[in-house]
Amino acid sequence: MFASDVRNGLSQAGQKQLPCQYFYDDTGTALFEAITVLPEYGLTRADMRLIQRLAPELTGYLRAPVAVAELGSGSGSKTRRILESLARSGPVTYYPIDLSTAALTRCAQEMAAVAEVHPIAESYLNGLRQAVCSRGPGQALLVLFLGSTIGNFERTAAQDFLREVRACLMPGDALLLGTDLIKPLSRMLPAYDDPAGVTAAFNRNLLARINRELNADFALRSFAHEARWNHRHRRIEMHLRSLKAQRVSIRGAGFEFELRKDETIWTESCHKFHAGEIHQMATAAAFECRAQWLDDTWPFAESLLVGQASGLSR
Ligand code: AVJ
Repeated sequence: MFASDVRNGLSQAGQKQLPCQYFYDDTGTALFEAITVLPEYGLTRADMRLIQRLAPELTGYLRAPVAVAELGSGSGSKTRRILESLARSGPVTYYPIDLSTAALTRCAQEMAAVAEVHPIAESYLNGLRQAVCSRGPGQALLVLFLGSTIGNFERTAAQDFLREVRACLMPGDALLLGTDLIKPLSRMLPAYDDPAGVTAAFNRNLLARINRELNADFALRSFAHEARWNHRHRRIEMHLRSLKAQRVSIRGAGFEFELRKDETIWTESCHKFHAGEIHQMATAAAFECRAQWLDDTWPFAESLLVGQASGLSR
């Protein structure tokens, strides 16, 4: 729940924190879409280029007929490319899984021409379990987890998540996983701190959302956007730095708290990967990394993990 998550994250004694899933209200979603077209943010274009390249090859790895479940509702041409390719070998069922019903509705409209769409308004794993139950007999399942969303998880949580996904699947089912790769800091930092200030606006909008929905009084101009590289954890961290000592009241969550000058609220982690690391994560989750596509302009990997018959390592 929004109010209790905000309260928990901001009443911590040490590093204050807010969960990044709350970035995506209508304003946040629009700001993220603007980020994806920034010249400094090559991630989404790399993802798109790779999908275009791999989509025609996918049928070679899966038995038909195919059902596709996407963690997060796909929008735009990425998912459509995949569905179109698969539809050439037979009818495709598509289960977009997202908590946002608005995003699901948009997605269902966009994909209706290429697949039979069954939107699932659930969390990723509950939604995936539901999709697994509704798939037809003999249908192979392809799970899509694109855009390096997995980078938002702590590394141990990402590994556990892959295991949970695998536990939902049958041998021969597959997961197409998009991951942003480690690259020079001179490219990673501007991608999360663009000169036009779009990412700063995206970050501050989290406070604006708390003001709007929880009747809080964050003074948005008293917070600076900050993107840091955490070397030990190989991730970009986004923070909001308090420019002065201040007191904030969040009436809708029934609490107040104080920030020191230069104290930060940690709002997101974006883990970056080595291409080889994906193979290890796959193996540890009883998947085999059957194919990997890499972009050379913006280091990014698309990995096709296929469920192995062997027992799970849990
Ligand atoms: C949607 C999680 C992949 O980590 O690059 C973009 C989110 N945050 N700019 C990312 C994001 C700031 C994005 N993911």
